[in-house]
Amino acid sequence: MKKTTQLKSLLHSNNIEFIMEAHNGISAKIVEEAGFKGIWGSGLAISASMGVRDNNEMSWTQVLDILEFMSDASSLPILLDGDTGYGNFNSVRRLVKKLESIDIAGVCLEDKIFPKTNSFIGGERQPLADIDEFCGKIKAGKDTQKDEDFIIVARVEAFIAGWGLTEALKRANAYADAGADAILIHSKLAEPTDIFQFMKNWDNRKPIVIVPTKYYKTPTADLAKAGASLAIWANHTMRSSISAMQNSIKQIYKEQSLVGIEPKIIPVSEIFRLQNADEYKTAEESYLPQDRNISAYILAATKGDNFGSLTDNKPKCMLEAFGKSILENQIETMNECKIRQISVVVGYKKEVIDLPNITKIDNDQHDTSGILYSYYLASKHFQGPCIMSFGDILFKQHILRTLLEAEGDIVLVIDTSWWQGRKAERKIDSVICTTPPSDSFESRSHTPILQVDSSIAHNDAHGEWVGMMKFSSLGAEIFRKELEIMRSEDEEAFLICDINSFMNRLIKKGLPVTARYVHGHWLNINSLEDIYQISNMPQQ
Ligand code: SPV
Ligand code: MG
Repeated sequence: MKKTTQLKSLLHSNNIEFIMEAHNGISAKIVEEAGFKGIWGSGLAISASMGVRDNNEMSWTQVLDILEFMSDASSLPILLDGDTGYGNFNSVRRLVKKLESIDIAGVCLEDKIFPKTNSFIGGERQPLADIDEFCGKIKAGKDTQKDEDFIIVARVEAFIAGWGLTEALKRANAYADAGADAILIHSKLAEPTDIFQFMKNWDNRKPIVIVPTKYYKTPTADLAKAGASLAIWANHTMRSSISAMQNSIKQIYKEQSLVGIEPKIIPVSEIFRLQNADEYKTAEESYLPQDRNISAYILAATKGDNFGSLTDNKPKCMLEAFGKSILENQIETMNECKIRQISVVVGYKKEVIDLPNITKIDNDQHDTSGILYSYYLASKHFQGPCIMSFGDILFKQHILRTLLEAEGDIVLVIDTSWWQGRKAERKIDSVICTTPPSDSFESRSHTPILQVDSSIAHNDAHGEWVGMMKFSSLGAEIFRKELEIMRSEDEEAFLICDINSFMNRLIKKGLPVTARYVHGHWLNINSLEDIYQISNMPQQ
């Protein structure tokens, strides 16, 4: 339903309805979440939020700038407190035109003189507008609105300015004749005697709006019974936020610490929620090139079996290669490829992994579980596309770049140089794909994988899995979900499962696991011999 129509139906509903003050985008949102059906764009609160007085010290276009944020932040209709209309009939025409353009449902105009003063400050000294002149403003506004449901509320300040019932009724009738959609009758008394008197004598030709700020003790049911259609809680959002700010700030100042205040205030995540930060994340996935936001997970929880005393005090990923740890080499290469969000699954001697700018994911079952469990722990943190890599491999930058450019949901880097040199003699994670690698110009560098297994016969293999793979957002989700399914099926088997069996399970289920062929330029550090070999290589 249009916002204008929503406000109109609040005015004409059979019950008394309530709208709540807001003064910026976030307060508009909070009002909506609480369940209110409408918002009062209070002149007092909006000016206060800017640190100025309720004397038209903000220009009307500055008010509209705030209002536009409020309108965007909430689906509720907003009734703007438009003061006196910020000028004459012509100002009202421009105002209505602009309000409609930012989807404001209605405006309330008060019969005072521009620049106005808040009704609760020396009301008796405030001159009222000439009735005819004010009626002209109402007519001008009604003639300008394009949406027939746009609301103009005429606010009678007769009681505020010290006039009696006769003047109030005279004005209200004149404004109704001029086309006002509702009459706001305002009072500064602690008891609504004048308001009740007015309503008794009002023939109900237009709905009545009230602002029970001063007569707040009067039960709402009495206000409803007297005939009020809409009550405005006019400034309580601003007042409660001021007390919250004063209390917190005083405490922080006094204690010179945040410890005492932290449990009393909302976490930053609540701000993000109100800002709808999640939607931004989803939109990024749709609209940003995927690798701009790619994160990486490095699996480095194990000690490594073949390194003797070298791994007595550190995990193998912290062994040295080219003047720094294997892990630092890997992180540096990732950083060079613009991957900054890097998480490392840690376990054995995790305290030794004290590198800056990484997030650690604890695998406390590293010595009793299989490697798949580290993947599982990492997968709980998946948010969008990512790279996963063993912590004991070294690779040249172009291998990672090739992977980042590869299309596909679950893409494994497959080395086609596996049969060369000494690699031929060791146990490797071999793969068979639908298409073997080839040197021909037309060869496909990207092909579905049929099997990943260390027991594939040497001559049957198409390549060796480097231990690195990439997930698209969808691939990450598929992988994460399948891990959950497997865990729920058989917890014990899951805990000791290796990654190859799991990849084959995905393949068997017809899930999209593909190979990106590369040739050499990487190293799996699996033994003392590998370490020795690196130490004899020239520095990178
Ligand atoms: C406002 O909220 O700015 C109002 C209501 O105009 S009152 O402050 O009661 O005048
Ligand atoms: Mg006001």
